[in-house]
Amino acid sequence: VVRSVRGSLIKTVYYYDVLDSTNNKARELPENSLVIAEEQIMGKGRLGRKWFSKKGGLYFSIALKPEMNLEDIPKLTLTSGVAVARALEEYQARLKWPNDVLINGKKVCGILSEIVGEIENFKVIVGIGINVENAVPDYATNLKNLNSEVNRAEILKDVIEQFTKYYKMLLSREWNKIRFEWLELSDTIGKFVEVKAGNRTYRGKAIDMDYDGGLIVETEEGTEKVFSGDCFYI
Ligand code: BTX
Repeated sequence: VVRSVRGSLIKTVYYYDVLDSTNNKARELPENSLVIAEEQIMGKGRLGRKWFSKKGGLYFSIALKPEMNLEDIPKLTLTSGVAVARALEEYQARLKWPNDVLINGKKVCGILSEIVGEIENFKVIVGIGINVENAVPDYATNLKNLNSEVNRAEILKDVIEQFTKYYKMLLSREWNKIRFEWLELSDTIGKFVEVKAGNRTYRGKAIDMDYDGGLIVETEEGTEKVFSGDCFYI
């Protein structure tokens, strides 16, 4: 435990040099904890994928106990994306549905929300990985590419500030406002996409993100709504 922060959404910060995954560590911790590690050995993406987490990036997770219905948790992931994009506004960060933050069309941040505990008494772990000065694959980018002076502590502070603001908005039933901001920051709306959801694939133009967070795709067969899945631009 490094320190407690009074009056903030985050009550305690847990700092580590190395962890398997900050999301895994956050599961064991009380609500409103933030876990951060310099590197992760087994950084997790969605659906069992890996998140490359070499030194120089920001890898952190927030344990929360939101007063929300379970089915509204995807909105928390989308809201977290808006918060990160706002914190990275000077880099013209954009949002790719459902959970990527892009700069110049390349992935700079991924968000993984996990629900833990019983249905009536669940916690949510929101895990955020941001490429800052870590080495990244070709299809990705880091902030250092765009700003040689980038400072991880400042980025973290800005993200937490924005996260606190948007999280409070979400709990105050201001999701629709957040949704409009998501749409404003969206890289996906207007693009032709292929969305893989389970064993179904939808191809067509992404025209909207619905009130419940689903992506509306205009396909040849008609308008479809996709709740979760992997989205590719075509
Ligand atoms: P995702 O499943 O949408 O994205 C994972 C995919 O992204 C990988 O299969 C790979 O193609 C690509 N990828 C992997 N690493 C990187 C990277 N560093 N930069 C850009 N692209 C990459 C996204 O999942 C959710 C990621 C959440 C990561 C945070 S880090 C803190 C917390 N702890 C933890 O274990 N996960 C979260």
